[in-house]
Amino acid sequence: MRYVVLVLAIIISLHFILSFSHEEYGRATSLSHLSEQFKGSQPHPPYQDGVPEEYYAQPSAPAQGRRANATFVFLARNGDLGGVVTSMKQVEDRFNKEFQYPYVFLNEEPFSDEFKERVQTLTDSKIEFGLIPKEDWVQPEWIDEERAAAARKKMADDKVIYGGSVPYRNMCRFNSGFFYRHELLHKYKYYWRVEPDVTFFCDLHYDPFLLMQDQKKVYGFTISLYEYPATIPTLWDSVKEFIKENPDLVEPDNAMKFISDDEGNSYNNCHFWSNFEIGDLDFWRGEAYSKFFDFLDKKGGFYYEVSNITVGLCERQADQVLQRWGDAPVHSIGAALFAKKDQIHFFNDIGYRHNPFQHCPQGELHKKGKCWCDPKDNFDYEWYSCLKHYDALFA
Ligand SMILES: Nc1nc2c(ncn2[C@@H]2O[C@H](COP(=O)(O)OP(=O)(O)OP(=O)(O)O)[C@@H](O)[C@H]2O)c(=O)[nH]1
Ligand SMILES: *[C@@H]1O[C@H](CO)[C@@H](O)[C@H](O)[C@H]1NC(C)=O
Ligand SMILES: *[C@@H]1O[C@H](CO)[C@@H](O)[C@H](O)[C@H]1NC(C)=O
Ligand SMILES: [Mg+2]
Repeated sequence: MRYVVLVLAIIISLHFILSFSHEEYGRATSLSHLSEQFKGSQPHPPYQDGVPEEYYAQPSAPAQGRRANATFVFLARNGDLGGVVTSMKQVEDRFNKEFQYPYVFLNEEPFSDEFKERVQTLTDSKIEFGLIPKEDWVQPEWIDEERAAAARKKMADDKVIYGGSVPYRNMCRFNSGFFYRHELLHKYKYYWRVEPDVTFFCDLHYDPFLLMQDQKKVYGFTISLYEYPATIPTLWDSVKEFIKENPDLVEPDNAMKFISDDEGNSYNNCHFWSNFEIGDLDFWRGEAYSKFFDFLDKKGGFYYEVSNITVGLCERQADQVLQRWGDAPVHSIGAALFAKKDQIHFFNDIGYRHNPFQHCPQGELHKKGKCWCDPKDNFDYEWYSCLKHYDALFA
């Protein structure tokens, strides 16, 4: 009897398998085909059966104890929503659900209701959405538009990524010199900058803002790297000019050795990768950096072509996706010149990726953070990394 059932079962399965033509098979397994069919299907009420409330654990009380005067900062467009929630969910899970620091979102256009709802869903923390004042975003009127347009055209003709783009230049200039002056940031001292589509690999059970505060740090990074050399000389000439005019603003115990191998004569192209930053807003708002930014800004370099290869202070070469002229070198040079070198902190325990590089904590730190990155995939001492120059500051 058992054999009969088995044989029957085999015959029936064979029948189904064989009667399924290749064409049908292809159609049934093509997900894109299936999803096509669902497109335009009627909206229906949400599925009702949830798990009863009593099965849920009580939410833990908000973090108690000492807190820093700090916030997360996102600069983003409505169109960045997908990448923003990806990043933010990780910030919450790896760190912030324990600490509940607030968020500030900035945009030169109003955030959509969808954007606001989707990000508020991810956290119990306060979120504020700020509009960037037009005068902090658009090309200032004292910029010679004819010259700027010519620069953009040349960049576009040379197929430099973003070269023809005014918004990208606006963004770089804003990040270099304006985000920390936005009114929503006045009430904070520390910030953690987060970009869309980044990855945080490790649990962080301590408060990096309190570390900044207690140790009087002003700038924290995870990845540092070289800038494409051809874009540097004009920026460095301006930096040297600034130093010459304002020697008293330069910190004697500075980190010049991180950015120059010949005591400031030339730039070694090192910069901290500014898509991740934990920093002191008052440092940017202070006299030295403010004057420095204004000086660079007046040079017009954020908009004009300033050398034969590049460009404004915010460009990337088509064949050099690695590099990014903009707030990264400007912030880095500012931090290196105006802060004490031991006020710049390497967050070794924060596993972090912004394509195409990642910092993966090694050894004990990897275990401690329950990091999920492959420790072998770690940029720290790759040839293109500048961490060795940072180490040399303290050697
Ligand atoms: N509001 C606003 N935000 C922008 C604009 N352009 C860029 N951003 C944001 O500025 C940050 C940097 O922009 P990205 O496009 O990531 O620039 P990038 O890091 O050089 O380039 P990727 O390698 O593509 O990430 C991100 O947080 C963006 O969301 C813009 O025009 N408006
Ligand atoms: C937080 O820091 C800002 C900037 O330094 C300051 O103006 C503000 O008073 C501080 N707030 C608190 C509660 O300490
Ligand atoms: C720019 O032009 C100058 C003089 O024409 C040349 O010496 C220099 O090498 C050029 N720079 C780059 C990066 O090509
Ligand atoms: Mg980015």
